[in-house]
Amino acid sequence: MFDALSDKLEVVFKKLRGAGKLTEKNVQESLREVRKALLEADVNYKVARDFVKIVQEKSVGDEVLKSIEPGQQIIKIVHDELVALLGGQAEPVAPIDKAPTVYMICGLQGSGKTTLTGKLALQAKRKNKKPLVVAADIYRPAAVKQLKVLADSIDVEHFHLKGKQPQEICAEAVKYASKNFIDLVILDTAGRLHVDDDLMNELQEIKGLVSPDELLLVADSMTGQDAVNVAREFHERLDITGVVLSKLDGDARGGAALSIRQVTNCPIKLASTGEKLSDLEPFHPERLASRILGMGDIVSLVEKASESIDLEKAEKMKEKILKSQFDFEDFLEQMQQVRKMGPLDSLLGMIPGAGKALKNVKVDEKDVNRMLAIIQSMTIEERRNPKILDGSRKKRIAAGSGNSIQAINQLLKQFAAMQKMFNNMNKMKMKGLPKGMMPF
Ligand SMILES: Nc1nc2c(ncn2[C@@H]2O[C@H](COP(=O)(O)OP(=O)(O)OP(=O)(O)O)[C@@H](O)[C@H]2O)c(=O)[nH]1
Ligand SMILES: [Mg+2]
Repeated sequence: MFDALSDKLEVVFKKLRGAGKLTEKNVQESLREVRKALLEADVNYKVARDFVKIVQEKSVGDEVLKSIEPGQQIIKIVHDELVALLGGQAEPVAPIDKAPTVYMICGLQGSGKTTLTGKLALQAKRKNKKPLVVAADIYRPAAVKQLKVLADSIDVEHFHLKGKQPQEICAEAVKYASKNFIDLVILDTAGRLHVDDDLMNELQEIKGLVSPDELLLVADSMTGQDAVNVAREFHERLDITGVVLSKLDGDARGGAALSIRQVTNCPIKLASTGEKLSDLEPFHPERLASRILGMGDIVSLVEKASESIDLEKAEKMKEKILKSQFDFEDFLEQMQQVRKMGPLDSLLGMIPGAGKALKNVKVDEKDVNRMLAIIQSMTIEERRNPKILDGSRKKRIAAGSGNSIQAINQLLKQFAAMQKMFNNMNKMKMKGLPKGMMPF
């Protein structure tokens, strides 16, 4: 989402770094470019103006300009201000520590409320808490069913009272939860096309009845500045406790994400980054700022890895590499583990510097699938010892995986190159890697 902004900032920073000696004048020029980049990314104009003003004030002191690396210093100031703009510290959602804790979800139509309800329920479940999702949208005909299907897919209890008003449904749901050992009640409320009085009154009444521990507004990042205005209006009427930015995986310019905190003064607590129920992350200002400035987001990457990768298996794999025993079986397993973490493109973007370097290297999931199909068509023996692959075996694998013999030869070549690389790798360095981390 922040690619265009990242690219532009990188150009500005390159100039700053190369400038050697900096003067107030060339700092000013650079910051004008920064402001332009922010505006082009659809950042609210007041936010962009104030941002640049602060960076400028902090940049022109003697301390910075006469320092050894003034360009670097200014980049650091931009980074720190970006973190501040996004809210400084990460603010987690209220812990699930009462029986029941209540989260109320609100937002405009199609912003991602129901999806978020499912995601939060799944997270709660993974923490061994018992969630209850509540269908409080009685207006859109398929809304109740949609949430039911979602709840069933993750084996979570669903609550609805047919023919009742949303206020009563929510109040009854919380009562039901207290009696039935539910840890977390998630209220999926109705959306509207625009902020209107009926909706706000209904939400205010529900809030009054259930006193939620979190009143989360889902703001669709794809809608740009509209999302910011919506957030402001919701906050004024309802005093929300947090914003969830949804659809951060989209290709909008990112301005909403960057302005919403400053304009509403309400913390962004979660980031929704895809349609799958596992695509929900805590919002970390520091990490997003680093990502925008091309510094990568290695912390999120490691977190993702530790969630999806079996540490014990990873350690075994490392041993095998150390002993030069890494074969196609291991490769297959490794690929499947990485797959669990998400699309390769998004993972590469988190590696510092890689976003840029690999920009034109399109990771084609189809290529990966083809590679996996070939390996899956091999027998165990062949995977362990690819040397035995002669003409007739290759022909069989080609037919079995729907590929050409050339594709198989290419994979074998790549694999041999990888094995060679492993052999050459500094083994001490491998041993020093944190538990579970692989060198690739
Ligand atoms: N790419 C992407 N799609 C999302 C995300 N969150 C939700 N969606 C999609 O957006 C669409 C609307 O999501 P819903 O959760 O139904 O939205 P809602 O706010 O409940 O909508 P209403 O109930 O009609 O008001 C669905 O197609 C979701 O799959 C996200 O983070 N990324
Ligand atoms: Mg919905």
